[in-house]
Amino acid sequence: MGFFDKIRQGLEKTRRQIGSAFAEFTGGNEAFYEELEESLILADAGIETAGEAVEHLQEAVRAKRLIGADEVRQALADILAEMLSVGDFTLKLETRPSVVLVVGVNGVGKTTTIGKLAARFTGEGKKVLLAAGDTFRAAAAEQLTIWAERAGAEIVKHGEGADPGAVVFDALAAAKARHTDIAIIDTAGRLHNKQNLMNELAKIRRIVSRELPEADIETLLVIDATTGQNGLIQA
Ligand SMILES: Nc1nc2c(ncn2[C@@H]2O[C@H](COP(=O)(O)OP(=O)(O)OP(=O)(O)O)[C@@H](O)[C@H]2O)c(=O)[nH]1
Ligand SMILES: [Mg+2]
Repeated sequence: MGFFDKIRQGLEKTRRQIGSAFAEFTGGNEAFYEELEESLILADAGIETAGEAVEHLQEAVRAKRLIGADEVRQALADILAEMLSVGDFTLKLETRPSVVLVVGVNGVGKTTTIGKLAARFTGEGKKVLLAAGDTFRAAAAEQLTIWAERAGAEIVKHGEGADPGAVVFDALAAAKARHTDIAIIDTAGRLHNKQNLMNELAKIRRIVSRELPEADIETLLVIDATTGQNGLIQA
């Protein structure tokens, strides 16, 4: 099965669920909107977003006097598409150094993504330095070292169990001293409900802004395509 077929299949349940709300569409009564909102929440749209989308839909139905289920379905699709467009996705990394902070839950591919980014940046002729901010998982720094070698990037690392804040501090000092273009910071995987790990992330972010107040800083959240709402809280 091809990649897009898999995605299509994965989304089939959500589509059916939302579709079934429309099957009972009879002029947009209160029950219809309630069921639609529930379907959107079940599809992990988020309570606030679901509420907002349904509210917009009610307004659109009233304003444009929509009556057919197909028309209303299209109106909802337009509203959701509009809510999804958040502007410019390109990374702004113009200062020297600039910083990319990579975060996400355990095992989603943060370190692999850093390897790919590093290779792309060095390929563009940029000087790249990786910071082994994951001092928690066994062999995380070794894994990052291999990626650094492959990409032709430098690396700053401490021993296992070291303070990630200290690693980041040293890495940024090195980046400044060596005229690095882009410093990429690896972090340990975490769920947003692990407060101590989240505080650690906040600390890393503070160190970066304190040490490089003028720098472009991009935070990249690596997520599995099936993660859902957990991703938002981390970002
Ligand atoms: N299928 C697939 N596998 C991937 C992708 N990116 C990474 N992986 C694999 O997922 C596993 C975990 O990748 P890592 O890059 O170590 O993930 P991580 O987020 O750094 O993990 P932790 O540091 O343990 O939190 C590895 O076996 C990777 O080869 C991807 O895009 N697709
Ligand atoms: Mg990792």
